[in-house]
Amino acid sequence: MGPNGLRAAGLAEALAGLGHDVVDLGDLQPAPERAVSHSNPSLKALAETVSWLDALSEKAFEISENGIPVFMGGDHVMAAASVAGVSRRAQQKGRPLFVLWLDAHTDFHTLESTESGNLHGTPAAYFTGRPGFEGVYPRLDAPVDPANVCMLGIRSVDAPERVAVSQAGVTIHDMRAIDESGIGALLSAFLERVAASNGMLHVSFDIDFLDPSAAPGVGTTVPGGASFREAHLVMEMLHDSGLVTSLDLVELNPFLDERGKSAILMTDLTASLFGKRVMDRPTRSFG
Ligand code: 4U7
Ligand code: MN
Ligand code: MN
Ligand code: MN
Repeated sequence: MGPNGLRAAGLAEALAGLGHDVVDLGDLQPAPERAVSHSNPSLKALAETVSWLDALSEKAFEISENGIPVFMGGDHVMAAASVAGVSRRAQQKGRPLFVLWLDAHTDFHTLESTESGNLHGTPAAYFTGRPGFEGVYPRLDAPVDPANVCMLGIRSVDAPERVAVSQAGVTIHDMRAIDESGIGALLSAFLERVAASNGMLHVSFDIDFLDPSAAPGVGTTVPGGASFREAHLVMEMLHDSGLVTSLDLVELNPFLDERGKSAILMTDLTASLFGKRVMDRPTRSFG
């Protein structure tokens, strides 16, 4: 229901209104199911999920040739495939891929380490090339260098993730870091790095990045999240940077929303990323 929530909130119209050519490619169909199995008995809907990942991984590569693909979800496990596809594209273009991960969670579980068995907790581990997904998730042609991944808004990390994500060298800015330094300074530093390496930039926006008071339409609410204002600043800075090459919008659950509040906010934030602004100001360039 997430994509339809965003459609109903007028995402395509909002972007078109900013002067962009928008094509809604509609809903993806899953690939035929493969026989997959894993020794962790808690994994939920593994075969079904994998058939979606198979289809999306190919599709993401295909549609990232031109324009800025926006992947609407749905469960954040989707990012395993959207990132795998755009990363293959970046490799083909000879450019490094960077990922900005906006989320309460690090989603750095392997199929082995997840206790909940909820596969939305695994995508970042997969696309950075952690072992344990071989033969189950789609073949990963171009793993993302964990040093090119920056996570913002983090406030719920399970013990096995904490160890793995630090060892991998992912940049983690938890809510404390945001409170201490300000979200703008943290994001600027990352964008400077992307620009300096002529990188492509994928933004993966899990709506639980936001505080549940601003965005209640999510399954996994965690208090103490990013404010409406912090999120707007992030999106406007991303637009000013001109660096974003692809985007995920995930984990919106219209069934849990309050009269479309979260869908509308997510749409409005996406419009900011695509150029909506309150006042004109001199643009800052990175790099
Ligand atoms: B989301 C969790 F235990 N870590 O693995 C898990 F806290 O895509 C949550 O970021 C995962 O929303 C959240 O189930 C995945 C849990
Ligand atoms: Mn997530
Ligand atoms: Mn999350
Ligand atoms: Mn979730």
